[in-house]
Amino acid sequence: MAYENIIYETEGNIGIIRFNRPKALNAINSDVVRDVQKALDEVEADSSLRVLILTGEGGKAFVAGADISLMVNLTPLQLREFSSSLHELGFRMEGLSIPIIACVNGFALGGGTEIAMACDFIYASEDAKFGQPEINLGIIPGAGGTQRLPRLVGKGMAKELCMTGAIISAREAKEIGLVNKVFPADKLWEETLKTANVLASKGRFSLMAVKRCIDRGFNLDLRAACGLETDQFALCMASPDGREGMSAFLEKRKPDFKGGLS
Ligand code: DAK
Repeated sequence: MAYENIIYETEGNIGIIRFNRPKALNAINSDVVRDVQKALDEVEADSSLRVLILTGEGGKAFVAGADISLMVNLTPLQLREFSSSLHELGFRMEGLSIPIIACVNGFALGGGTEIAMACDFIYASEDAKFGQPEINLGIIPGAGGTQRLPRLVGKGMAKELCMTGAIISAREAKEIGLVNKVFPADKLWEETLKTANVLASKGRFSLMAVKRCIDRGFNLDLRAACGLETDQFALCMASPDGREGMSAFLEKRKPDFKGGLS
């Protein structure tokens, strides 16, 4: 399917969504959200996919935030709808059955940092920039920034970033735990693909179980979270990939994970 505001493609068993409004530094409007949701439908329908990568076209930005020229003209009710569509997108990304890597190759500001945080982890180029500059516009983060950021970097750092609106480098973002790894710009894509291929070689069901346990368990008390882990662990043990992984170990061969459910 062709999209106006994103590019969706697959490379083997890796899905790739590229934000594609380079003239506006890939700022997000309702059409972008709609396109990403449709691409996620395609991802979900394709059981051969093991990993999804989100990145930006144009070489300058991942996503420079929500589209300010759109927001300024929205009525309060339309803003509420836009806000809820962004929140739903974040929840859908977290609930996706395969891992998502944010490959941040430039500005990831406001809604851009928020979308990257809804991915499972973030790789960035040395020239990438992160921040929640909404305070400079007289507003606050509206797509999960005040909630996901403290969960990733702690309350104090999240408050400092949201209150000052500071834009930080990829290195600083890595130091505070927002970004997993930083690479020279010309190596970012290659390194992201390398990790995507590592994930793609694992069992589809166990990847999903890790994602569920960490995302859902993080907001539960420890006992409930460990209960969740127990259930997911048992399901993995009973899954075809679980049986294949253990058989392969005992037979001293590489596992061949098929990702099936029965
Ligand atoms: N929206 C619309 N257009 C944008 C944009 C944005 N966020 N960011 C950049 N652009 C456009 C610029 O207007 C410019 O367009 P032309 O003038 O060429 O037509 C083009 O992209 C290139 O930008 P610059 O000329 O400014 O490029 P520079 O290299 O000089 O500066 C910059 C790059 C990223 C530092 C600068 O563009 C900038 O500060 N951009 C705004 C960054 C920002 O404030 N981002 C946060 C936006 S607020 C909500 C949910 C979420 C949100 C809100 C509500 N609800 C659920 C209700 C999220 C809010 C945000 O993200």
